[in-house]
Amino acid sequence: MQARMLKEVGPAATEEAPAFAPDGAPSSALPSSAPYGATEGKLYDTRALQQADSAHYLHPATDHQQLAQLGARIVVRGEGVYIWDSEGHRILDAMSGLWCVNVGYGRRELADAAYRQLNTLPFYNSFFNTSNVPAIELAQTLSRIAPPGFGHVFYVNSGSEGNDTVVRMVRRYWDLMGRPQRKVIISRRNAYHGSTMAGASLGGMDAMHAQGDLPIPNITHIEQPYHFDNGAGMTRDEYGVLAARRLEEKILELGAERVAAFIGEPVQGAGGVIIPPETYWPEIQRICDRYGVLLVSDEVICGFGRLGYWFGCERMGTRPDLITFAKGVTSGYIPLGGVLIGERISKVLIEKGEEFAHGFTYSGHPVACAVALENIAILSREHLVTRVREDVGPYLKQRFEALAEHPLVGQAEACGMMAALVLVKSKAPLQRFAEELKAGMLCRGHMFDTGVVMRAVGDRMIIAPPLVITRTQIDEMISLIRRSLDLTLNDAKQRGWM
Ligand code: PXG
Repeated sequence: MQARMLKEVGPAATEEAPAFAPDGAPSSALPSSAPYGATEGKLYDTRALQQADSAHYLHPATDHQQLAQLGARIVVRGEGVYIWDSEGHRILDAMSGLWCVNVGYGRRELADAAYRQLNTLPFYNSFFNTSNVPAIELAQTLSRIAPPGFGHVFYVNSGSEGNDTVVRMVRRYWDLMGRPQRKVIISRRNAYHGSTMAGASLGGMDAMHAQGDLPIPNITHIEQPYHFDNGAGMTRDEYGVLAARRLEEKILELGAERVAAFIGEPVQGAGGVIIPPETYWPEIQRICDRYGVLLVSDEVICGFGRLGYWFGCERMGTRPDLITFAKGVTSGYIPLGGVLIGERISKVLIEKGEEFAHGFTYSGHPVACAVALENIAILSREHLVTRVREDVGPYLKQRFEALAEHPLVGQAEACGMMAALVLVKSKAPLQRFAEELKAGMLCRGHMFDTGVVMRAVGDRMIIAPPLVITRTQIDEMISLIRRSLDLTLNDAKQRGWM
């Protein structure tokens, strides 16, 4: 089977590469112990891989008719902020994989940490009064880097499992407090909290709710703090308070005695990098305090340095009771997630509880925890969190926000290593593209062809680059984005869209 995935490297293959010279193409870069689908001196047989992919692999959230027609782009290697596809194209990965490769690709230290732990103890469970060394050390390390009061962690394997754990833990807390009627969790429209039954229910994505009778009972949603869409005629600060007051209105509508918790991402990620006004989170905190409602900060994207702090709640000035994390904790090198538990809840769970009947085979997996420990060591050693706050974050903001001058860009904003721009048909008067045109997808295609990964969420084009990105690479990224915007503009005009 493998042989079918290979083809000889010839001059033609090199000439075909449009965007960048394939200086890291698999032919020159593969180690002698070649990965699946390639050997030294050969390029991948992309067609054969695509056919096998579409014949056997059911992808997440993918239109498979379209996948069969177009064929998947097959990513074969990564180094720093770049990835290479099976055709030898080098692409600047401005999305850090899927918001996770915080320390960049190709970090030997992380591979070594996994290898060492695999050779020492590849697995043991944490049930029935057993534990393992990396899980203990990581718990200690997390309580050191977390905001004050977060002395405990519950391990899971993904963000979705983290938020499922949140739902169970919040309910358990209120039961133990003798207030079982506090059941409702309030979230926001267009939020993303995962794909399990509870995760997708907490999320505010209509398309997900439409499949599988979601949300599950006792989860409800309020407006997202999206000033550009919802705040016409108001300053950002005015709108921030108004958007937060939607929470108060919902609490009063339900009755505070029924409300268990509010959950939100410090900056909404998959919803389109919605950066809330500065007034939003302080007002949310005030409302949660006033009505005794637990605050959950979903930091699956915003944690581990992405906003220039270990956790995004520190950037926003909130004091959550629970923090969900995943992705950046291992820079995506191996699956790991968890819930950091603040004192208010840990005291009750530990002191009042019998057992919390919850957990997974791989909770506290020693290999994942060993990789997380090394990942956190890299973030600390290389001062990557401070660097985002004080150096590359402000630089990205300055360079990215200047894209607002482009005729196609209605607004451009950044927060830490997250940024978004809105594609518009006309700036004055402000006119948006019709949703069915899928302007974002058109633009995304041009980005990929130019050599940069940017994600489209409706008409918002978003990025979340690795924290290791340099100023020079930010310059390169911005010029690739600019070039792609020009191509999109011409394309949109030719299609008669503007
Ligand atoms: N919370 C947040 C804030 C997330 O961004 C999850 C929970 C779920 O994590 P897992 O590990 O279960 O996937 C996420 C995941 C996108 C996209 O379209 C974003 C995510 C996942 C898949 C696609 O940008 N974020």
